[in-house]
Amino acid sequence: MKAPHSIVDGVIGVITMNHGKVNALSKVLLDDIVLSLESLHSPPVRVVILRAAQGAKVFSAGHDVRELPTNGRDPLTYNDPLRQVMRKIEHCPHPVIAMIEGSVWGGACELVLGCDVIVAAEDSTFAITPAKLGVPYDIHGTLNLIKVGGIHLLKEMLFTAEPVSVIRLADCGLINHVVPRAKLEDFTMNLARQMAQTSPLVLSVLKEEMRVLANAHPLNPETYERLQALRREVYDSHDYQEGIRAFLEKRAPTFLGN
Ligand code: YXS
Repeated sequence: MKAPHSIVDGVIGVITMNHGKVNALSKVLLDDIVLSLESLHSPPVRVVILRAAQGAKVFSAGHDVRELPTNGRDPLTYNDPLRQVMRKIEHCPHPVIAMIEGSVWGGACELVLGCDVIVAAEDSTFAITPAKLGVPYDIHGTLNLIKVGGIHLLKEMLFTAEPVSVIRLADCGLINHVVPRAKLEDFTMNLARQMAQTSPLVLSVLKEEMRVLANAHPLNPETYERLQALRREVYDSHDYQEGIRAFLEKRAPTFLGN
């Protein structure tokens, strides 16, 4: 498996992403995360930790660029494997803690920010990169970013696509804790143990309550269709093809704005 899981102390499920050099979020990796989350859904598990292998320099490089379609199809739809993982995390009855070591890129930022609590090693960074690759970020993902708050910081991150230190993200409330790398594992485990001692019923109800309340943003069909049309302008564009081609050819893209 690319995201095997284990159970620590009988109650803490740990999913470890271990896929290729940079944990690119390929369908294979994301499907494995779904399988692991399903295995850890029921008692005795009370908390889940999502992590990369110990010592990772890259937590995850984001979507597997090689899997982004170049045939005019929407690259990020409802059934995209990342969306399926995000729904699993949202609907997981236990807290899901992201434990971050290394750099987090593109779609992996959404994966992490969609977890319930985030603990990061102090030298970790996050970069949200659709503008660098010419990719139309998906609607749900955009809403999820807005929901975590810090809209000015998020706009800066989206508009520059540059890595931002977790220390700054924690100052802005996007990350719960920043700790030295050597203490990351112990710190995260202790946090998980504290959660595991509380009422699992109350935690699951609170989590679902917050999910429902945070999603109470009705969109009328016309607005939704307009957003889809805006995104379509991007994935039908020269810049989308150029962004992916440039990544694969390991060169800087030449964007034309159309
Ligand atoms: O040359 P080989 O075959 O060994 O492959 C290289 C890279 O091409 C490959 N690789 C990836 N393959 C598919 N999808 C990726 N996202 C991806 N990232 C990297 O992994 C091998 C090792 O990469 P290399 O040599 O660059 O390693 P490094 O240690 O020097 O640098 C690691 C990174 C992560 C800093 C660097 O690879 C990088 O900047 N990767 C791209 C990060 C990124 O922009 N990710 C966004 C992906 S698109 C996405 O998530 C959404 C669609 S969006 O952007 O809209 O949010």
